[in-house]
Amino acid sequence: MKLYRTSRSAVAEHEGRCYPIEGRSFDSLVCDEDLFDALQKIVSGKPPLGDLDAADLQAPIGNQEVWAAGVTYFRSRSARIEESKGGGDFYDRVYSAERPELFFKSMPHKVIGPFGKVKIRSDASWSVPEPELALLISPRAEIVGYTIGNDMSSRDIEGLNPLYLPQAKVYDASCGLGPGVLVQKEPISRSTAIQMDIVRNGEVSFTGTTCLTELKRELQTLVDYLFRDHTFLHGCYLLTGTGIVPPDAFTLQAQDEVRISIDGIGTLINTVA
Ligand code: DO4
Ligand code: MG
Repeated sequence: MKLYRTSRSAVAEHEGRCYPIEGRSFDSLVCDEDLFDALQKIVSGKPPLGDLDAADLQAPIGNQEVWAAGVTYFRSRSARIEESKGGGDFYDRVYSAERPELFFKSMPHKVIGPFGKVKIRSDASWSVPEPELALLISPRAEIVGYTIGNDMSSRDIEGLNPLYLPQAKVYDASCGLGPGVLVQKEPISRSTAIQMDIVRNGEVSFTGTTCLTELKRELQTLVDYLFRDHTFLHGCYLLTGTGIVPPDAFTLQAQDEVRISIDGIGTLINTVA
């Protein structure tokens, strides 16, 4: 079962058919006692509409804040140790520590949806997309769905000093989400693959893959840390970190197309403004 957002309403997709969800906001769905059951009821009692209009897809978000976890894959740990040029062992320590790195990423209204334009900072010289599994979490700290996140990052700014992390990570159009949310009863399989392709002038200039088996932390543990002494009235999103980092010589350019695919969820496509 998938949950999408269009300009008119939320839409449930089941077995290739789409069902508009009338009279329910995205927030009320996220807060539902059982989102999967609620969507089941919607799709079983209604005639389907035609296909989803891809051009009308919005980011699948209501009033949820977006948070992110960091250094959850060995590849991310190694890349950041190199980028900070021996600045300290904090990346290595956080990779092995019990407490994960968690940071605020985006207000909902700043999130970029499918086919929207993500941005690189004007004062950055080294920028990359970070393809990440995103968890949709209810106010009761339950993972109710999965989508694709792009944690756009300025590596030169982050590498200068870890205290610059919010500037490297949080700016206009620095967070992509979508296209839809995978909603299922069972937890997402650890054998799920994540792939990113970056297309420049019609050619793939970078391609990389990883798998959730490479993610060091349990998903629910990340969520439990985020919810410690922290209330999310409408639930929230949590990006779970990147396991794909392009080589150091690579930096994003305007017009690059970033395609992130996760098994069972779909492909999030964004162009760099
Ligand atoms: O510690 C810096 C950010 C880490 C991050 O965003 C990631 O590992 O995905
Ligand atoms: Mg990240």
